[in-house]
Amino acid sequence: MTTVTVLRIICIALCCIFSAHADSLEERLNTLERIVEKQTAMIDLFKNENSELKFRVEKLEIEVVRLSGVQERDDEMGAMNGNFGNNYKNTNNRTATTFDKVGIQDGLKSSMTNKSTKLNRLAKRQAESIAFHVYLTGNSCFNDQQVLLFDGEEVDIGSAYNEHDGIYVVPETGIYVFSWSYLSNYHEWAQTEIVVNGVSKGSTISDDPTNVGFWSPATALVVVSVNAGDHVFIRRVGGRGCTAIGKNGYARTTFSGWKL
Ligand SMILES: [Ca+2]
Repeated sequence: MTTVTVLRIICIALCCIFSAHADSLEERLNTLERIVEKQTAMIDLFKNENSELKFRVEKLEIEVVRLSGVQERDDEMGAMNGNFGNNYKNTNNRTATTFDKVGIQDGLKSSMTNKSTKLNRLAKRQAESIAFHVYLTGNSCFNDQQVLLFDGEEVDIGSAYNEHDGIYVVPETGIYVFSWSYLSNYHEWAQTEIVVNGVSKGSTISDDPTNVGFWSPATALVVVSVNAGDHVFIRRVGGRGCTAIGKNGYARTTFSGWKL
């Protein structure tokens, strides 16, 4: 075998080796391209499903805010949370296989759980609304500077009004609306004021200036910022006579409040 022949054989062998190596690289590149395409499709799927879930959660949150009425609200919220759980379960089942592949199922589950907790807190807060409405069950005599005692309780959510001393003890810090109506007797008049933590925040006068005898009820309303534990009450400032009308068939002396 001549030297030239040997060189030819070596060249042919090298060409075969390089060709095989090139084929292997091309095959690997093709495999990588297929993997990237699959992952891109998977990411698009996740984006679409995430948008759908966000939309559902926003709808539920809007529905929660819309609901009113304590007991009815609780029932409806319970159903909503149930639906929410079913939606989550169905969605989760539908997408479980895909999510398991990339390990983001736990993250999504955590996010959905947080949303559910948020809804429960909102429902609980709405069910615990603070409000009261008290009134005089009959005519009562109050002297100047005396705190009015409203002996009838229509509503006292939060158990903050004491009918024995007439003082409303603010149960939670926040912005409150307070309103009271006072009706003095015929030919009498009375100025009353609302006192919040020792400071007068508003007053009004029920006055019958005639000799005929008219009912002249007075109503006032204030919006105040108060802290838990503050004392709020209605006090007679002064006037003529002492009778506050509790029941005459036309009007009534009352005291109300609620937290915004
Ligand atoms: Ca009470």
